[in-house]
Amino acid sequence: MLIKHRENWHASENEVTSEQHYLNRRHFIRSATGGVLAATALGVSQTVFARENRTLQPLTYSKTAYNPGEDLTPEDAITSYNNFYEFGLDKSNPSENAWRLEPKPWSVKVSGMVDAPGDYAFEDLIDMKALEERIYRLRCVEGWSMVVPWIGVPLASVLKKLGPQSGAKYVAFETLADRDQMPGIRYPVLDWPYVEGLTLPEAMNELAFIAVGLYGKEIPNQNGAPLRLVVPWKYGFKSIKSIVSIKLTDRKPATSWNKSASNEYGFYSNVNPEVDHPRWSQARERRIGEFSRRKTLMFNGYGEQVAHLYTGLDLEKNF
Ligand SMILES: Nc1nc2c(c(=O)[nH]1)N[C@H]1C(S)=C(S)[C@@H](COP(=O)(O)O)O[C@H]1N2
Ligand SMILES: [Mo]
Repeated sequence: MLIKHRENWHASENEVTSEQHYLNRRHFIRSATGGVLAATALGVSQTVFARENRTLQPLTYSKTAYNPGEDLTPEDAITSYNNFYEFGLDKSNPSENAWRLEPKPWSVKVSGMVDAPGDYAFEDLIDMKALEERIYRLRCVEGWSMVVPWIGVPLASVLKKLGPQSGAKYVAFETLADRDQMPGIRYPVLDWPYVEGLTLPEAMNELAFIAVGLYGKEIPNQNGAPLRLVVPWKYGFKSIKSIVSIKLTDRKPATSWNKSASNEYGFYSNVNPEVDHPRWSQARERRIGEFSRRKTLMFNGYGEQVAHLYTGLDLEKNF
């Protein structure tokens, strides 16, 4: 119980402001010493960093029609400043520890109200010939944000293949929870496995995306290899990583952060500058790599595509 309320996650303002310092320091270390050679001199963290370097294959994909026209967050920051609690609570832990994850072979269990349930090999679920790029903003509930060039397929295209049945109203997702691959699982900071969910109309929205790549290559383990959800109009924690289960259901699925603190994290968790987190404001955010804060946009700037999903819904109650 005590650890559940540890102040430093999800997230003190302190942590949010220290992120710039963290990244600057990392950058300094890496450029001053130059890559792998540095590993011995720098000791543990650089050694671990080198160890995690699975070779990421380049992907073939079509260029995006989805681009906010903002500077991309550097690849280095996207792959070293992460939330993936299965690998530890600190931002650096996923990139240090996720080399343990084996994303190949991978299978996803598809169940519930679908015409074609079963255990799908990654290759049978994701059409690697249909990959496209999507440049999306990512807004973490902690108050920082990035702009990420994902590669993947629309979630709708995956769901259509599975054949949602007429009574299905929600899609529930689960992350792998394997103690041998994920050192964070031994700590009960969340009720493992990490679970998330969307309404079916949200899941079928054109923006909902399954990412299998990043910056032109396969997605690094720490970002959720081999496949993760990306829902850019919602707080980052909805974008569940390393998915092993997809279930269509008529019941609203439980979600990890809601189970952990239901007054702080709702099912919808749409980015909304007008609805503050009980412990901090959501009006502004710090874009990684920038110094001053910028205004957070309603639905993270994606209102045109998604606002219609919520007509008539009180977004303060349904946060
Ligand atoms: N399984 C799982 N998925 C997760 C998380 C996690 O801890 N475990 N963290 C979430 C949070 S809080 C954010 S902000 C994003 C971060 O994605 P990134 O590390 O690729 O930027 O992943 C989300 N998906
Ligand atoms: Mo987050």
